[in-house]
Amino acid sequence: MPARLASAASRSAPRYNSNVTSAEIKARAAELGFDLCGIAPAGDFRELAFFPEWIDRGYAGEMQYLARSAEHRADVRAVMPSARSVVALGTVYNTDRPYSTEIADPAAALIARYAWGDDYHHVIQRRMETLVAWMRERGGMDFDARAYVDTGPVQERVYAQYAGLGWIGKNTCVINPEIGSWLFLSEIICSLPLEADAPALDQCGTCRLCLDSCPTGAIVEPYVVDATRCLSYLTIETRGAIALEQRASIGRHAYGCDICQEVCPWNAQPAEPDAQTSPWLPRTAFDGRSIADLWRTPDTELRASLKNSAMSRAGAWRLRRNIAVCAGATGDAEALSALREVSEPLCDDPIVAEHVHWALESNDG
Ligand code: B12
Ligand code: SF4
Ligand code: SF4
Repeated sequence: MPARLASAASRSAPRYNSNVTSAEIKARAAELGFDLCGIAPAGDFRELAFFPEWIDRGYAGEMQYLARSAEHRADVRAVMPSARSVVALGTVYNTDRPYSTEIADPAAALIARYAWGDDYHHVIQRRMETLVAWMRERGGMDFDARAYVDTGPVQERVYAQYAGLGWIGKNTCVINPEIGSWLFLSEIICSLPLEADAPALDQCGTCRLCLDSCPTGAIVEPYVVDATRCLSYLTIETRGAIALEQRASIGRHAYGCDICQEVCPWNAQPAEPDAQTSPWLPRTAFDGRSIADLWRTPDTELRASLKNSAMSRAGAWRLRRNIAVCAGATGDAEALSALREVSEPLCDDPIVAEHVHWALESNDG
């Protein structure tokens, strides 16, 4: 184990009667299906200090919950005062489907790969609950823990980096040198004084492929994404109408965007979970569909396919709004005739109808 961690351990003698070690937790995490597990000390790291500046620059847009929880995000000990360690976990969600940058068809509806399969919040939360219960049995009387997967006021990437899972790349995603960045992050903040891992080292070097490939220039400088320009924010987080001047930039992106990870050399030969058992394989309704096909899918079928998927949060309504934008932004003739022909209840929603109107009008003549 790294010297830095050994000295940290000798500075403060464990307060807890803990019978579980970092190595044992990692072994149990692997049994439960986690691909990566590392330990960071609970603390405030240099990178966390950037968060308030990011909020002040207005980069969070409508995501007001981020500003509201800024104090907690500055240090996990504000989330759980007894926190001594953060068990950071990584789960690969990649599949064998081609990258969006490899799909030449201008009429294809692009959906970010994290959203294709089952809802990762549910799948991973269940795995973490099993791990926490196992730790609790061994953790002693004072054991305390909180487990989050994109569900708590925690800067997950920073703790993952300090737990050695991977470094925060210039595209701001955590990249593991062996398996790439198609990873869900989650963490168990716990009261155990566990032996920590060494932080991961930045291996971006002089590369800037992600910055140069982002279609909207959302990576405004290395390691900084202005969410309000990111296609992931525009298609997933925007609750009402999408700003007129940003619609054309959405192109074929019906839900989320993967470009800054697809171009990353560390994802050239990424890990893939077992194709037989993976919960992240695309559901039929979203597998290789065109913009026109998606629009022609009845509301009831769209809703059924979204159930328990990572896209359920945005719902069928936001998906229809986005598909209308894709039809307008690409000008695809088949998608535009689908907009004219299909009359499902959700198409009559005033915001969806306005996006349909925009799509047809901007391709008129
Ligand atoms: C809000 C949010 C978004 C926003 C903003 C993204 C962003 N880059 O800030 C939007 C909606 C755009 C988004 C998009 C996506 N997201 Co998101 N998102 C989050 C969320 C909830 C908070 C992130 C956040 O706090 N952002 C604010 C910035 C300031 O923090 P940060 O991104 O962590 O960046 C740190 C570094 O950049 C760091 N830093 C490091 N070194 C340096 C050096 C310098 C010089 C500077 C200035 C800064 C700096 O400073 C920041 C820490 O303060 C997290 C979950 C969580 N609780 O952490 C998921 C999370 C980051 N998202 C995730 C995913 C999968 C995505 C998408 C890939 C989904 C998609 N395909 O559409 C895209 C990726 C886009 C991208 N390039 O980031 C995963 C990332 C997994 C990974 N391998 O990194 C997370 C961790 C969710 C999860 N539990 O798995 N997301
Ligand atoms: S997800 Fe897409 S739009 Fe967002 S920063 Fe990456 S390349 Fe740019
Ligand atoms: S594309 Fe290059 S600069 Fe961007 S995250 Fe990957 S290695 Fe780093």
